Amino acid sequence: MTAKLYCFGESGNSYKVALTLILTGCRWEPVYVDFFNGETRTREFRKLNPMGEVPVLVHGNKVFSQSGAILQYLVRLTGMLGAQNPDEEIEILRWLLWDNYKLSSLCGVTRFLSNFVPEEKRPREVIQWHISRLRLSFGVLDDVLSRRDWLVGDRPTIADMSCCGYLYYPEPFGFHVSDWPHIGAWLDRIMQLDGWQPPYALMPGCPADRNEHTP
Ligand SMILES: N[C@@H](CCC(=O)N[C@@H](CS)C(=O)NCC(=O)O)C(=O)O
Repeated sequence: MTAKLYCFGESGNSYKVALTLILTGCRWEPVYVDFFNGETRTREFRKLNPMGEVPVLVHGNKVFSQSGAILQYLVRLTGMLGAQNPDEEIEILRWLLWDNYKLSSLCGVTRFLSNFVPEEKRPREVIQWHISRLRLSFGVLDDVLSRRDWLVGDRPTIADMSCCGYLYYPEPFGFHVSDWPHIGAWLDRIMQLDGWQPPYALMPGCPADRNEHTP
């Protein structure tokens, strides 16, 4: 059964799922959601996901949203990229929660405000505030990765796939890989995994497709 991933290329939260689908060898296809023209706020989309967000994964008669929940579903489905014992399960959950609150959410909003809002409307102070918060998060991640190759256990898990979701995008949002050598080495390790591809190669839609609001 082919899973459908409702997504768009610029969505780092969708990329986490697309990458995990690829690395676990699932059959899937992307369904483009026109976020930049407000599709996630339409009545039709809210029938699919009342939370009004991508990613959404449809697998048979199951419909999931929230990248962390979808990643856990994919672990259950494939037996790959998951915990090997109950303590690791909690560790993975810790990273998914931290990522959603302190990393990907800040990356997403900072990148949106810095690149996808018309230049004259970009709120400089808000962007700077977010970048300073983000630097604290990059520091946490870099520090942990100075002592280990993967966030949980000794192999890649969905914790890594979640936390790397925004860090391969080319648009500037205050993340300079040269400032964070251990994050850089970890991103390189993820890139070595069989099947890895960057976000715009996995999902439809990219800034170049839109002729306005493009940096
Ligand atoms: N915590 C959610 C965040 C999802 C999210 O923020 N999705 C964005 C795109 S990356 C979205 O669809 N936003 C729609 C909107 O704000 O209207 C997850 O991990 O799935």
